[in-house]
Amino acid sequence: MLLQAVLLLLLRCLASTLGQYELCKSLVSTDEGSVWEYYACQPKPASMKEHMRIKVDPPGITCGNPPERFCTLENPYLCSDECDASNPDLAHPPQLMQDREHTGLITYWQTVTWRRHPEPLLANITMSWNKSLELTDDILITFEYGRPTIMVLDKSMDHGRSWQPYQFYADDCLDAFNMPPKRVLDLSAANITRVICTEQYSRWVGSKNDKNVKFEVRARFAVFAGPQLQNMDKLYTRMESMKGLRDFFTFTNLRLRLLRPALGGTYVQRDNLLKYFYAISNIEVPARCKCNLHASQCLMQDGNLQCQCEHNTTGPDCQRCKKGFKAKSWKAGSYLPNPNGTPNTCTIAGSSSGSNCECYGHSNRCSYIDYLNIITCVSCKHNTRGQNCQHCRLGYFRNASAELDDESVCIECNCNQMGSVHDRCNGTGFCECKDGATGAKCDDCVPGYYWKQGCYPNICDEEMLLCQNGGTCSQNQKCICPPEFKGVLCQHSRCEAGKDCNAASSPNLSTFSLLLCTLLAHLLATLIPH
Ligand SMILES: *[C@@H]1O[C@H](CO)[C@@H](O)[C@H](O)[C@H]1NC(C)=O
Ligand SMILES: *[C@@H]1O[C@H](CO)[C@@H](O)[C@H](O)[C@H]1NC(C)=O
Ligand SMILES: *[C@@H]1O[C@H](CO)[C@@H](O)[C@H](O)[C@H]1NC(C)=O
Ligand SMILES: *[C@@H]1O[C@H](CO)[C@@H](O)[C@H](O)[C@H]1NC(C)=O
Ligand SMILES: *[C@@H]1O[C@H](CO)[C@@H](O)[C@H](O)[C@H]1NC(C)=O
Ligand SMILES: *[C@@H]1O[C@H](CO)[C@@H](O)[C@H](O)[C@H]1NC(C)=O
Ligand SMILES: *[C@@H]1O[C@H](CO)[C@@H](O)[C@H](O)[C@H]1NC(C)=O
Ligand SMILES: [Ca+2]
Repeated sequence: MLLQAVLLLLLRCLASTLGQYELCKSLVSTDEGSVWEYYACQPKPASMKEHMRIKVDPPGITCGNPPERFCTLENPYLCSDECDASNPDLAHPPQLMQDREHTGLITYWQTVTWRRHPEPLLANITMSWNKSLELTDDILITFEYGRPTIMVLDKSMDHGRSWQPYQFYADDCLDAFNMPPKRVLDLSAANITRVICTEQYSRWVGSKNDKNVKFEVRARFAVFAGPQLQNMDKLYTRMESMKGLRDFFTFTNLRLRLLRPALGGTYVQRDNLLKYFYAISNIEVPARCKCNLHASQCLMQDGNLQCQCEHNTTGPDCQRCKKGFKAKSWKAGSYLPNPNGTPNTCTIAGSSSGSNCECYGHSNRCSYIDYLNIITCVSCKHNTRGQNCQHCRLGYFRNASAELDDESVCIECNCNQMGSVHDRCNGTGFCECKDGATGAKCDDCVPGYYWKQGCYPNICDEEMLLCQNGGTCSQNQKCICPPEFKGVLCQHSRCEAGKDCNAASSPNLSTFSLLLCTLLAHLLATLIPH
């Protein structure tokens, strides 16, 4: 027992010298022999600039094609520098934003100059990793020849499908973005994930003095972990409890939108536009792979970063249980309790809590039903039901291309409410249709029927049920008759045989008015001379 305690202590000690959450598992000696202990774990921070794919927009924004002279803000009348894409010594391609600068020489990507002023000089730099990452320190962008006076940093968490602003930068936030200027220091624990506009990195200080633009991660961490980040435990505890905090530092892509270059003064000097352009020598992105606390290593494989998943998890972010290890639903590891966290390992199907109750990963609770003498899964998720969550709920059908333990094993029937008898479907997703309706979802009509919130038999058509007497069929629903005809197919004349057609279209005459008419007729007859 004492030995075990000492070993555990040793392990803790080892873990703390290694840094927190660096071990996913460890072989521990007990009275019953060696057993594995599992811990929440995460990869070390790394410089992600080496793995990023860079794209710049619009096409032709990079200088040097055709070759172009440029000046500097410090000395706008000495324009001896040249950018020439065809000459390696004078070219400034995008990859110079991520090179290592072995030789000590500063290398940078550079854009064309602002010759087309007053048209804005716009450039986008999109950085992709094809992997979820978590920032561990400040993003640092180094601008040669002055920092932009207006710029936005965007991020995507879904491989570029959707984007959101991460931080706004301007020398005048109100003017550029209609946002009050803020600094991260103005933020408190409650609003640390606020997207702000800052003027800290856009003002002109001379292009040599401060070249850096930051996205502050350290200062945000410090709100929880203290100024020297000495209490990372506190940060990790917040990560578990504060909604959106972890996600705030998570991304798969970043994008810089450069909206206006450094001006070196208040106004643009139209007579020397060759001194306005963007030039970036380095983009530092310190981050770690997001592995959901299930991996301590993240390696390049087939050109992509990939978590080396432990705890019987799998996927690029260890975001799933391995096949056959879905006795419980997948869960991310947890930073809590300190210091080793909880691994939340995936366990082998059928081995959970010693019983044989397989729930295919759709439930992590079983219950014994006394009067039936069975063990059954409780609250099956993912639209499943049954003792082992092995069936689909009513209104859902089995996804033929999914395993029983797949989260998308049940697909909604989606029967058309108007066209179908009820919202259930058969094993291949076919709904039961009302008369006249057809299609897998009963959202179509058989020939001879028209759709109007359900299927109804045609009133008229172009073949059998022709409108007559010049009537026209409107959407199979009714004949539009000429004024003299009526009836469903305009088959009746409004003037019936033997009657006065003109009278027929006027209102019926009452006996009284008929009498009046006769009288008038007589009167007329006596007045008109023969
Ligand atoms: C930069 O990206 C934004 C967002 O997709 C787009 O609206 C804008 O047109 C792009 N700018 C350039 C210069 O490509
Ligand atoms: C992105 O990563 C996924 C999963 O790791 C992989 O299947 C895909 O091929 C990668 N895409 C590119 C463009 O590398
Ligand atoms: C954040 O909260 C603090 C105090 O809780 C407040 O003073 C500050 O203005 C807030 N910042 C923003 C950007 O809303
Ligand atoms: C993962 O599965 C293997 C093989 O069944 C097992 O030996 C190991 O203990 C499991 N690991 C965890 C963390 O559950
Ligand atoms: C069926 O399952 C496969 C495999 O998991 C999945 O890719 C697909 O999206 C599922 N189909 C539907 C309609 O959910
Ligand atoms: C479901 O209904 C469709 C159409 O009636 C039929 O073709 C299919 O075989 C049925 N599937 C099952 C599993 O009964
Ligand atoms: C109009 O005349 C027709 C045929 O004579 C008769 O069937 C109908 O009831 C009359 N309508 C009225 C309002 O008197
Ligand atoms: Ca460089």
